[in-house]
Amino acid sequence: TDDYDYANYHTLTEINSFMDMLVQENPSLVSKIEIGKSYEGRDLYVLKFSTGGTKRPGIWIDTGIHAREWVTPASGTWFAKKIVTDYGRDPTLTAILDKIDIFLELVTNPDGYEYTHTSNRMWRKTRRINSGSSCVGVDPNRNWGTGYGGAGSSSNPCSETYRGPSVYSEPEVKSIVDFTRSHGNLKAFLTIHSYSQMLLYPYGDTSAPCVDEAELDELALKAATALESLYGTKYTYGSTFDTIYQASGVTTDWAYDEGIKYSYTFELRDKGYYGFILPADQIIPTAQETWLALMVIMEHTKNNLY
Ligand code: 0X9
Ligand code: ZN
Repeated sequence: TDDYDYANYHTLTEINSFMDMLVQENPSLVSKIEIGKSYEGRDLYVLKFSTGGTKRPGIWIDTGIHAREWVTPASGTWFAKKIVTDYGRDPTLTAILDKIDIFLELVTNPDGYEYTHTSNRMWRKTRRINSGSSCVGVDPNRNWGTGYGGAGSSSNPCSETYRGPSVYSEPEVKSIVDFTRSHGNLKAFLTIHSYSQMLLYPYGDTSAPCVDEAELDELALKAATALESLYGTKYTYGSTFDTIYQASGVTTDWAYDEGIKYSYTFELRDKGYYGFILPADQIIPTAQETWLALMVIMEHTKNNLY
């Protein structure tokens, strides 16, 4: 993976072979788990970074749940390389990985991602064929159990925020639900989107604060400060409802209600100048700055296991 082109966007096939190479080069640190299959039958892969132990606490990171948000799997690929490079060299990451396993799903919506390469660069949703409609796809960030069906999601299959026919209808979502529950010991759940430069914590479906809001807010400030320190990129942070807009059935509300306290949504660069079509020369700086925020959250998780 030394000669992988981290400064450019890649197809699903290329990302899949990146994962295989990474595992091959680092067999004692990285393994690949298939957690299910997409609607169109593609494998859903998660990279597991672990230095041993049995049933260690885990940190979940997913990228690419919205198909067009290309900078997120590109950054995730860079994170994967960063982990194998820094383990045993960077004391902070080494201390984290000696206590906690990291799970990273790079292309969480592979059908949609493939479609953005072959047909429509601006595709967001899954590729489910909706019965009774000619419109395709479900918003995988409105399909989760907490607040499912509420305001800030749509019952119209043609909407970009269509919640789907039923809760967890999307195999891309259900496979994460099943994985999370069978693991049973995830302590942080970080879902990476673009764009807006925001760090969001629960809830999205209600203005009511979550019980850990004070801690999550303070940690968001530390993470955003670390991120900004590298290139001056400004982030705003707060609850999803207050900071971006009302959204129900979203990943992090579900994760938080599963008992995973450190649940955050990232919205990476930019603030709309390029939007989803972020130029490739911003991939590495975006990944680098985001990594600093992830490290703050992961270290806090390690120091505050519950
Ligand atoms: O609307 C969304 O799904 C997210 N924004 S995006 O432009 N990436 O589509 C933000 C929703 C907040 N997400 C969570 N709290 N999980
Ligand atoms: Zn998104």
